[in-house]
Amino acid sequence: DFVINLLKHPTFLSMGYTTKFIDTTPELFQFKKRRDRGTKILTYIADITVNGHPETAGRPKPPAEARPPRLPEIKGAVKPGTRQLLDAEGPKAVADWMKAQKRLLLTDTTMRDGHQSLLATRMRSIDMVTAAPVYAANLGDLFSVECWGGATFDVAYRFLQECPWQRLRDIRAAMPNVLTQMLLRASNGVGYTNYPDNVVQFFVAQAAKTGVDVFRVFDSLNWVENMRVAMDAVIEAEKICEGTICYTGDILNPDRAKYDLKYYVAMAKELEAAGAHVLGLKDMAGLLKPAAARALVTALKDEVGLPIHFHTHDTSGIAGATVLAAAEAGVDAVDAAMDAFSGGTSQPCLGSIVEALAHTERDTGLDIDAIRRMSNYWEAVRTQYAAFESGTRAPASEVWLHEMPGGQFTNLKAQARSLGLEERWHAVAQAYADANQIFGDIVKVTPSSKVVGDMALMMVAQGLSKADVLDPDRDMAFPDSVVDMLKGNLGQPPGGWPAAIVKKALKGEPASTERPGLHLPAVDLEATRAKLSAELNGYAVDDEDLAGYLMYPKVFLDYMGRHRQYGPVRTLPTPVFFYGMQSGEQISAEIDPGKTLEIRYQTMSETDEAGEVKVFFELNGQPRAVRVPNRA
Ligand code: BTN
Ligand code: 3PY
Ligand code: ZN
Repeated sequence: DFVINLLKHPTFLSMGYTTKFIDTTPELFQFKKRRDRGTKILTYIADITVNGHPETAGRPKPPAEARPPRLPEIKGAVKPGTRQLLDAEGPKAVADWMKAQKRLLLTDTTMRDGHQSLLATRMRSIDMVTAAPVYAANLGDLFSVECWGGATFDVAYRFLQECPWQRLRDIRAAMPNVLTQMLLRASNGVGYTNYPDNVVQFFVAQAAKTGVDVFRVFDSLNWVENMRVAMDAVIEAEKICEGTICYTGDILNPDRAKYDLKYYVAMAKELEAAGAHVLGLKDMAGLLKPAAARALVTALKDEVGLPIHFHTHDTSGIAGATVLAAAEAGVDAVDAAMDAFSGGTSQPCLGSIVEALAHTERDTGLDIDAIRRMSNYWEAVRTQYAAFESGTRAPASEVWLHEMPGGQFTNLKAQARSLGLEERWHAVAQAYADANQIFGDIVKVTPSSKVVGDMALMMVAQGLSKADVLDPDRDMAFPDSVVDMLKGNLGQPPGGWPAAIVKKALKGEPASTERPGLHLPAVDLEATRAKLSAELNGYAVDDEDLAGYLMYPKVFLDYMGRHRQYGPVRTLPTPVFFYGMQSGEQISAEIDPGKTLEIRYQTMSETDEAGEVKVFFELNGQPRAVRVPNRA
């Protein structure tokens, strides 16, 4: 009867498709010279073809013989899934349903943490939106698809020249039966700093409206006090609030008693009391060992009434064992990445978890053939992003020394490279562990992990030991992010910040132990909208734009400026976006539903006296030429 109700549910029946206002209303931007979207896209392709993309310069290229991603066949009609349960009966019913399942439920993280942890978050929307209908048809038994939040939000605007909200809306429309999931850094939103309460509330309400069903809410210091505003906003929106514990330390090790079993059980109870529907257990660095998972999950199941959703990273190479131990101990749901996006700093392998549990009590019931075919698509997609591969070749037990989150590992390595410290990576790893101890042994996850990383790089660059840093008689300048954190601007860790390092780093400036949001004045949303609109020549700023601007003002404005110049480049195939076109090549770009540009690149001129190159195309059969500067 549940299924029959769902089949008739209006949300399920409607497959609405909407395109962003800025794309369909080009006259919003008043220019000296107005250009159509076709010309804008041709200008982008011409620029990349002549000059290359700044982000792929000097990086490995996909092999010339790489096969293009091909979608698996649709196996049948889209059946109602977890999404219909949420819409029809609400978040509490989903939680009860989770607990009633014998099978292990699975979340596919490929579209968020998978590429965030393997490809520097660079996967483009088109590769996800293309896959979404196949998920709906062939993988409708997934618990959820994590596809939004974390670092994907700013990277979309900043590096991919696309709107993260449009991504969410398009995935939601193409995959109407599976819950969409996001990662939310509580009062840090999808940013690196605490935002005023009303900004967090506005952001969550908009994310719920545009299409997020499950909000995994965590605080980078495990401070529940600092999670309530975000959690309440999710509950208010009637979406699933996954109140989340970040796991650090080692509950098996008596020397790491700060984060023992009692600590985690107490935090879980706080989250339950705060109204969480689901308890998230987020092992962002992949530190939870199999025996510890057995003990922790067993204790949490005994002491808390919520279903438990486990997330880990395979940096060490044994995360699969941890997932199986958690499954044996009764965990309700786990995260995994499609095979081609799994392992290493990403999640453990989805297909292998399904195989390992087949014909057991916790059999996932997922279609392994559908998973293999989907992964085959993802394998070809991943090849196109060769420029963003980290080159990590093997599992590393060193993760238990440094405790770096999977999503930070490759970033910090790149930061170290840019400072000329790549050769000294193992020293950076040790300094990261030392910096953690200097701060009193804290949870390290965005944004606190960034601060520990900044401190570690400074220590290695300046040859400072932990004793040097702690020496009260040795004066030094600390990174801004460290000073900010020790002032209390990210909140409080368990037991507070160590007084000696606060005194030394703050040099007499005051610190606060109160929740940062308590003192941040509310933003006047309508005044901000009006100001932004004026800055954009009267462009009608919608709630999504405003929420993006409030998170990242400069990043958003830069994105808008480039959008006005290059148009909806999100519709270009990934190889064209990163490498431009080959002479004679032809592609299509669907700039609106049903409106497709057929683009054929012919040739380019020599560079003229003005330093410009004329690039010749055919656009829907008509010859077109655009001029771009030769910056090479
Ligand atoms: C950035 O670097 O700000 C994001 C990448 C997009 C930059 C565009 S790509 C085409 C043109 N060529 C450049 O070198 N920059 C712009
Ligand atoms: C993020 O906040 O982006 C993370 O992935 C934390 O693990
Ligand atoms: Zn993660």
